[in-house]
Amino acid sequence: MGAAARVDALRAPAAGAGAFFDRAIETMPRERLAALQLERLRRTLQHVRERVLLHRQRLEAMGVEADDVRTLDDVRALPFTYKSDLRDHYPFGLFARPVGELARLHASSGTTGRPTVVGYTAGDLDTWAQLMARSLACAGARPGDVVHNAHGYGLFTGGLGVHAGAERLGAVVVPISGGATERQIALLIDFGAHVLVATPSYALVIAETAERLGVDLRASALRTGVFGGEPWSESTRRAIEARFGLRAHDLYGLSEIMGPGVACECDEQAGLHGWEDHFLFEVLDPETQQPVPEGQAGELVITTLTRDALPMLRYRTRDITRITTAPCDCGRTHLRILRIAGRSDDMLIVRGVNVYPSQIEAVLVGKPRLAPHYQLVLRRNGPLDEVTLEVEALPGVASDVFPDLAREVAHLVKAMVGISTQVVVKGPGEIPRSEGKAVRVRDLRPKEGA
Ligand code: DLL
Repeated sequence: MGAAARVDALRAPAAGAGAFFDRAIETMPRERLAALQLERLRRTLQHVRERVLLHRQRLEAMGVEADDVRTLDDVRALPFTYKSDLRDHYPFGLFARPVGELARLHASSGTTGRPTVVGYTAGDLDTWAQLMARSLACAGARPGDVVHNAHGYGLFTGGLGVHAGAERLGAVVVPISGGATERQIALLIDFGAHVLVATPSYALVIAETAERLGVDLRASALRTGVFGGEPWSESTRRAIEARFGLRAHDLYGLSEIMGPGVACECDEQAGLHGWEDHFLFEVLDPETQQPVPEGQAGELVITTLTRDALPMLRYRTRDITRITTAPCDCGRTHLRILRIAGRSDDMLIVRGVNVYPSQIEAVLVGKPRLAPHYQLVLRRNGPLDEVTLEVEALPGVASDVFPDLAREVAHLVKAMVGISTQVVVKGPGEIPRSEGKAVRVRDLRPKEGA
């Protein structure tokens, strides 16, 4: 589609169908999408075989020949790739292009051990900008909109990834980054931002700071919001929508695969469209590594279909989710990822019950007298793990009601999540705030081998 036609499509979406960045691709019949995926999968296989030693060795060890992939199901014969592979081949060992041919490097901060480094050719950056523009349009952003991008700029893919997509869409980007929250609010109002992009937890920090300053964000020009980079719940969506007066959409991505823009919600708010022309999604039982039936929860596994610098075969994301290929009312045919419950690494097992922090969040956010911030603190008591849930009272809540409030929260968590927790109510501002991804779990248990 030419640029003029594309802008046209954005200005005049079909009734009820939302706006497309690339209508032909986004509404492609699923059989044609599958044929495109197969062709691109075969090309990717050839690319990694020729250019990435680790993949070649694994494919040879498994006896997989280039011609063995005849249907999309044959992807199951391919080896998995893990985050540890990137660490073990730090910094550039999994790259399919020499570093001098790349246009950019990003890296995860890596709380433990080496960071994971990811690379992009100019062509990869172009695809990323396109997919991020597609995602923003899918979430209701339009050419000419002012996009307030509060994701951190730097090695984190959130800032620059969203930035390039907003420019590609024809929007006006404000590269505000995270932090200096009071100034953010002033500029958000003064520049008349229509679109807010941030982590959901930082959006709540912006909202509470605005309330403290007496600024009514509902009176701002904000119309839509695109939030991601961490798990969040429907309660948080409702809280963000009410406090900003906008419609909140979920955005998913991970640096190993590309960055933000791998999947995004449309206005139906019924799951995130995963862009299948560039990625092949599987949902597997993490134990047996077999596919789970559609609609059941499992680990999301992604194969890149067009990445040049860092192609990934069956990358084990550790993100737990469900998918559906059922048609979406928006008209897009790409499958939907039904909200990421959390990472299998973040799952807590409390007396035999599996719990994700986002389930706790769903209970807490929006409750009267409580701020939408919390932390789970894990300690070891003899052979047992103990979980303390720290929550925060809103300003003005008298401290003599904290014990009652703690009992009430413990009761709700027991009723809705099924675990017994010790709840500690803290005073306003005592739970640490984050400008990017929130830290939901503080693990104070002795380290293995320490
Ligand atoms: O967080 C990319 C990104 C930036 C996505 C901004 C969306 C918005 P990483 O730092 O590599 O990349 O972290 C990726 O974050 O595997 C998930 O566990 C988690 N995550 C990202 N988006 C979501 C989401 C960026 N919408 C890891 N819901 C992923 C739940 C998410 N978890």
